[in-house]
Amino acid sequence: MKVCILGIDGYLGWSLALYLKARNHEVFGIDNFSRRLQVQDMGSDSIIPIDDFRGRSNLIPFSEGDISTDGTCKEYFREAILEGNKPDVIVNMAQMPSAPYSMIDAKHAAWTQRNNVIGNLNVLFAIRDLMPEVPMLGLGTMGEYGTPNVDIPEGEFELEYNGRKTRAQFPRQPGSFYHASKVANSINNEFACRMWGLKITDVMQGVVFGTKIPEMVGDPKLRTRFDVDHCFGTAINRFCAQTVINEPITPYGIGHQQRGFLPLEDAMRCFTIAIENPPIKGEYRVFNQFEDVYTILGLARLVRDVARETGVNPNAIIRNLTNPRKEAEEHYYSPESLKLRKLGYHPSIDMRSAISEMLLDLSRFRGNLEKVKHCLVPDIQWDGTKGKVEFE
Ligand code: USQ
Repeated sequence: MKVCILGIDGYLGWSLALYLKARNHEVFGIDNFSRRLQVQDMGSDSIIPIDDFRGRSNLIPFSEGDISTDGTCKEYFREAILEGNKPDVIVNMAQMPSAPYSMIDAKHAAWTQRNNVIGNLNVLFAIRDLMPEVPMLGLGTMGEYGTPNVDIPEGEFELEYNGRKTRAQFPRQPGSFYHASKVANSINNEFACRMWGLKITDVMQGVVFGTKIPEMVGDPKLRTRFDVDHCFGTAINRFCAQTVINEPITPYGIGHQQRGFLPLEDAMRCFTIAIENPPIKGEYRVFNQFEDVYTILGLARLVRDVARETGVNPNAIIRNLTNPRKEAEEHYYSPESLKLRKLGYHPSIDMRSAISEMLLDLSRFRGNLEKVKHCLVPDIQWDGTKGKVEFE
């Protein structure tokens, strides 16, 4: 298949490009390089060095461009079609993925929502006008649902009120302006399927972790980025990085928050299953994409124990930080995740060995980690308070 990846330069986009290429799909894409710049703005950089645009585009054809600016998206697809490169599927990963970044101030919240929502809208209109039969894979997030303290179904559920029944998408309770941008995309995607007969899969993805997939081994140019700063780094990735340089592992608050997690390679498997099994005309499909649910404190303890056992850090410690976010720290969490498994996804993971592999990989970049040590403790707080948060 010809797969067009919007946001091909990111942690997931680049990994997916290599994963699909290795499976004989023809891959191409576009990126505005905002992630590289925004991480640098945080005073950080990818801990694992990555190739530049020129190097990457020699391997997988992609161009520089911003699909959220007027006209660029449609122009990009128009040209692709003229050049005989009409995609068989479009994957929209051209999204700013950080909750903290979206909470810095009004400017960053607006940038996030413009980039994510307008960018996605432009893709919907380009598909409607140029290639309505081409399916789209959208990148949603499990964080759209929040932590509602009831079971979370996968997609529609039956709603009964005052004796009348209907079917509806499960209610959303986003936890940041970033997560809210994803809710807007889900609403727009469902609407586009209903109005125009588009074919869309929205993947509600959990927190992805990992340093690599097998397709990257052997050539440093193939590596994907790896961020650990308090803005673009995410839970397990940050915990492994912290302990490698003997910094404390930092669960926020009491750490009993529960989230769905999945390793990078499993995320690639799931996307590929979704791509190779497209929805039918007019179908809006939701997949809850994660491997298992863990508490943040449980993961922090696991990283600490594996770091001690493997000798990567015999003195690994955990220190809870005052939670910079406003989120439930103790809650019921039971999201459904059956559809990908029905299509053939088998979770591959042994968490202990995945963490051990990450710790060893990151040990090789200890010098880079030391350089960004000052970016580990958060200074973006959900209530607008300025300054770094304190250890508890
Ligand atoms: N957390 C800590 N300590 C840290 C970092 C995070 O306790 O050092 C906690 C957060 O408070 C939160 C949980 O870990 O309760 C997850 O935070 P995160 O930063 O790992 O992930 P999140 O902000 O939720 O966002 C990430 C990706 C986003 C994706 C989302 C999936 O950045 O793009 O949509 O994971 S999900 O979490 O399921 O919404």
